[in-house]
Amino acid sequence: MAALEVKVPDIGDFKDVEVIEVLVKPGDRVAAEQSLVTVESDKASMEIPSSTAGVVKEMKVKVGDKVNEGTLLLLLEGEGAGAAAPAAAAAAAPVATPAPAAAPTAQSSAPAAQSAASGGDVEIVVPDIGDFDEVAVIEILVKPGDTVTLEQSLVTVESDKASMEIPSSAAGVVKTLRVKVGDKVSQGSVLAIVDGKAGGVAPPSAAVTAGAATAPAEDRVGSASGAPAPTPPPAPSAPAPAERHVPTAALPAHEPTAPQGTLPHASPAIRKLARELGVPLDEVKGSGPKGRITQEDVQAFVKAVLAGKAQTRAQGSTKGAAPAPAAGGAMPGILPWPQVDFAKFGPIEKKDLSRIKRISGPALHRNWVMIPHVTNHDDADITDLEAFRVLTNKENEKSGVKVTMLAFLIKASVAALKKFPEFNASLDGEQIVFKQYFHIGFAADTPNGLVVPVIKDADKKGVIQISTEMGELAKKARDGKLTPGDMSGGCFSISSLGGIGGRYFTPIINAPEVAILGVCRGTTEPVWDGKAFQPRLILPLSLSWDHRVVDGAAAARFNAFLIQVLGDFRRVLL
Ligand code: CAO
Repeated sequence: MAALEVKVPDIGDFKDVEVIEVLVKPGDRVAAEQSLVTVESDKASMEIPSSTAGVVKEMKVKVGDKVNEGTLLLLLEGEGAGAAAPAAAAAAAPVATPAPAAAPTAQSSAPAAQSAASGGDVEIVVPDIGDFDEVAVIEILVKPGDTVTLEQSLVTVESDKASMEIPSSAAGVVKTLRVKVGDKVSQGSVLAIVDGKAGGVAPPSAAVTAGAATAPAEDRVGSASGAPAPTPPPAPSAPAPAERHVPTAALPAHEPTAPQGTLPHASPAIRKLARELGVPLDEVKGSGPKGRITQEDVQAFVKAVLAGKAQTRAQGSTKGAAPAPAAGGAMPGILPWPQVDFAKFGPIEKKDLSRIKRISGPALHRNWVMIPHVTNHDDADITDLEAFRVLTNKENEKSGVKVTMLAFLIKASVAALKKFPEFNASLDGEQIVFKQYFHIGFAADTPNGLVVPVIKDADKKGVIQISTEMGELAKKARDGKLTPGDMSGGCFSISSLGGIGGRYFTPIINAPEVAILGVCRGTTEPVWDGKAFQPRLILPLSLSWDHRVVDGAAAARFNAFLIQVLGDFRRVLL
């Protein structure tokens, strides 16, 4: 059977559009209407469908090629019924004429232009957008009060084959918007009412022919259309229509069709894929030409999120909080993570992060980046408390329970939290939640990484009971048997490196808590008592606190009180 030539159909005014994706390869069986390639101009991206079923014999274009109407895309071996269009079938060298593709040439509607001629209110309607019917509005680019120029894009619509911007057929001030994100529109649907008097109107003959569709991100801000607008420039006082307007409709943070100021640069097929997977495209870094997001980018994003290596803004944000850093490790103004081929410098071995590290890493990163930490270092004299601890252990030797300094620190922290309630709190937007319960987390080192089990109602428990529970929870932690319930509900955390060593460190706050106490190894030091140096057991303390909730003076007072309690534990009773 002779091969059918599949060519680029009438794609309106578009010339020299770039092939950005080839969706089939030799040997693929394609159905009629199946998309073959995606092309993109600076105004539109569209998929070119096949009007016939068959098997791809040979590709005639590749990514990066520029095509026009009539450019040969591929050779297809037809499959009989429905294979070729009648005209093509009759031809000596059959030509499979593709069905009209996304006709992205949004012709301005005559009625709109006519009403614009008289000035006053102009209904901006969806012009002839080819075969497209009931296409979804995915972006509103203007808002009431905005001054728009002729041909300035008002909304972006998207079908499963193309996305395109609909231009204004009149210059003026937007009075009312008649559509919102998610609405379905067809030719003739009213998009907006523009007050033509306020901004000048198009002459009746102004046949707007420039297509308008999704432009690559870098070209899009402020672009109306490629052609110079024949209308007078907006009044000097008018706000420049430079910035994209985020739809006013309240959309969930994860809604991938809700643009956040600039629409990500991706083909309609990729947008559809992202929507189906719930991927927020504006958080995906594009690796294609001009930063275009490819299928691989979307897949890599999903993999990274599932593996805990990346976070979506929806995952990372809390009410009133700053967004999490973008995936890919690059934050605005910050260099991307250095990519080094370590093997070039010497032998290496790669190991996967443990499950705990994969979970705790992103949480620690979020807390470090999002919380304005300050750490106050101080020393507590625990000479008498240590003597009491040793005595207690001696007395309870037979019971098998061993009391460590950490149990006393938990009890002392409860006393400090009672005295300074802003440390037993969490931020909720512009409110502070004060907790009237005292659940204290303690960092436990396990072979697989750090976990933070929580002693519940530590205010209602004695030091021996706290020690017993800590022992049980630490064992569960080491055995990897902690339940989510064992690790939730914490109000304040303590990270003790006392059994290991060190002097001071800067512990990271365990959000949504607002403070954490770091403890290092107690050492005997000479302390001046006014007459002589005395050997005293000094415990180094490092209190990190969230400066959004706590002030430096309060932190200094908290530490001073803690030191008093540790110096004379009877104060816990007060
Ligand atoms: N000063 C001096 N000695 C101390 C001390 C301190 N501040 N704290 C504990 N010790 C001593 C204990 O008395 C014990 O001594 P003996 O063996 O002679 O009785 C020894 O150090 C070991 O104590 P421990 O670590 O078993 O018990 P603990 O209650 O102090 O801590 C636990 C329990 C689970 C918190 C601890 O084992 C742990 O995992 N610590 C690491 C926490 C961590 O990794 N923090 C860092 C987080 S940031 O990455």
